[in-house]
Amino acid sequence: PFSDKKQGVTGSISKTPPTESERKQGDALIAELRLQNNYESAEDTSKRTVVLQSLQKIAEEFVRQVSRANGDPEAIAKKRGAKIFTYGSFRLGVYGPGSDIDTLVVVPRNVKRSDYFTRFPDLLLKMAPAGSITDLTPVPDAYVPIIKFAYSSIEIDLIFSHIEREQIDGTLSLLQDQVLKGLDDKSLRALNGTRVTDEILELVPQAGPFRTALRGIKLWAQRRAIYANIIGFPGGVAWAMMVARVCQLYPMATSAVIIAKFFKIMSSWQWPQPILLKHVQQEGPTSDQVKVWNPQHYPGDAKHLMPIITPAYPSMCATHNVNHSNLEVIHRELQRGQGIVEQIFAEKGSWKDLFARHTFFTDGYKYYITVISASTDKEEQKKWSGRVESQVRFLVQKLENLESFNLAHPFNKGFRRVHKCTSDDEAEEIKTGSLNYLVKDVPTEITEINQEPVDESIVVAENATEDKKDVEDPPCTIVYTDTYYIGLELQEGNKRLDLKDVVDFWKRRVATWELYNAELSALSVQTVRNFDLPDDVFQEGEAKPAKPAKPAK
Ligand code: 3AT
Ligand code: MN
Ligand code: MN
Repeated sequence: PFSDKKQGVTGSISKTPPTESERKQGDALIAELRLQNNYESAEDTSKRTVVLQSLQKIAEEFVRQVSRANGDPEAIAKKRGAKIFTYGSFRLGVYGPGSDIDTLVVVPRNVKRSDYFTRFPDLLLKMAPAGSITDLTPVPDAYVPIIKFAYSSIEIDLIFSHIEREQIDGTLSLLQDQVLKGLDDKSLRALNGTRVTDEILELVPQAGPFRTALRGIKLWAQRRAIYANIIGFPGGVAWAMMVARVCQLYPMATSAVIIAKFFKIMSSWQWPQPILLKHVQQEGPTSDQVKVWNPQHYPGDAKHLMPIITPAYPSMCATHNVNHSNLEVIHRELQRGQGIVEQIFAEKGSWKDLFARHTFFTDGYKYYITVISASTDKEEQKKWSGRVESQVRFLVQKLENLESFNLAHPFNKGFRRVHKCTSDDEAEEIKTGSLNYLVKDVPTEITEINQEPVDESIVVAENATEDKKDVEDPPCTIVYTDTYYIGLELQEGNKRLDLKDVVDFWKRRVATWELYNAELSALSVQTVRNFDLPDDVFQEGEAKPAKPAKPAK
């Protein structure tokens, strides 16, 4: 019943229908995912539908307005049209209660990107119910220009593409490569997310088991701290493609079997053999040069350690950032996962075991490197911590290349802290790694990948200071820090940590950045023993490693 393309580049391994007990394992998996709060309520999902319908209306009105302004007769302006698409976890059908909606608006050629940034925000505020749009943030100069906002408390990432059509209607599909003809780079990049997710869904034999298995794998990867593209672990799209590939090999399997096969296949995968959902298409519809992943042709592509290749033209490697250490950590986790699913299928374990929290801090390493980005200005820290985060994987690369280390294992998320200092000396202490003067009750862990933490308490703290400043408190400086941790596995027999050259070189490179403001921001790298880790990296019930009774040998 499955077309060849849904069985991938090799054909399937088995089309055996599931047994009764395999179905039961699938049901148990879904039950556990529910317990883990992985699904949102039907009520909240219908809120998403309402919001998307509203965005469709607003997009149509936006195109009409621009067309009129361009001098189109009313009849033409009305016919131009626009279409809203989605990508990310919403499009794949694996979103949870806190997920955003990754949305793309496609408009005809007569509408320019500058029109989008000048008109769309105002129109949004005007047409959406009063008060429903919050946190409106246009980012016109991003790599993929974007307008971010929350609509009825649902976070929306809205990107823009115009295509070479005079009119757009509801039947438009982005799957045909023809839509790429004549597009600028920004529009090409904006279409990519939707084209990739749409292709993935076209290439899996059954959406149901794919979605459930992907929910399980994403939850496992998040709990095991191996989910984060920027830090060098696979991101959502890469995990989706790995699961999709397993679905192609077992087109009839239930979700539980897909997960079991996932661990078996992925833990013995012969990297750098790539994971492909279809053969890579080298030629596209455009006459311009568009780069397509090709390790024979590009030395950079041949260096990918764990290539997972997107199926839509122009194909790219979604795991470009993975370092040796990350791959080793992923491999260990896959082996752990395989052991657990074997226990589950032998009815000696449960799905809950698979989703147990990582032990990066409690039972991880003797030494950690901490990378602290700090600023005395909140907006500045947003940019600066982003810059530092994007460079952590290069430090990892330098460290793992040193003789002394087996592994430099980066934690997948940063920890945000806020400190209130009353002197320049104190502020200086913070910038160089001190954990003093913490503002309490601030949610510290950046809990959602690529999402800003809710930090209303920071605002409260700031206002409180301002109100009282003149009355009693000495003048104070707020220092914002984001800290990354890298666990070090030392080569056997090695007891010295000789990092200075590597770290200094890396710090200089990070600060070589056109937006770096040395007045407001700083970067510090320290080594810390496991028993000196700060309390807030541990959750309730977790024990901090104890200081050895005798001095370490
Ligand atoms: P959530 O359910 O939202 O947590 P998701 O898979 O939808 O999971 P995101 O919303 O963060 O995750 O990302 C959706 C897609 O947007 C994935 C990727 O194709 C693109 N994307 C996300 N962050 C970036 C980025 N910084 N640069 C370029 N593309 C990005
Ligand atoms: Mn998303
Ligand atoms: Mn998003």
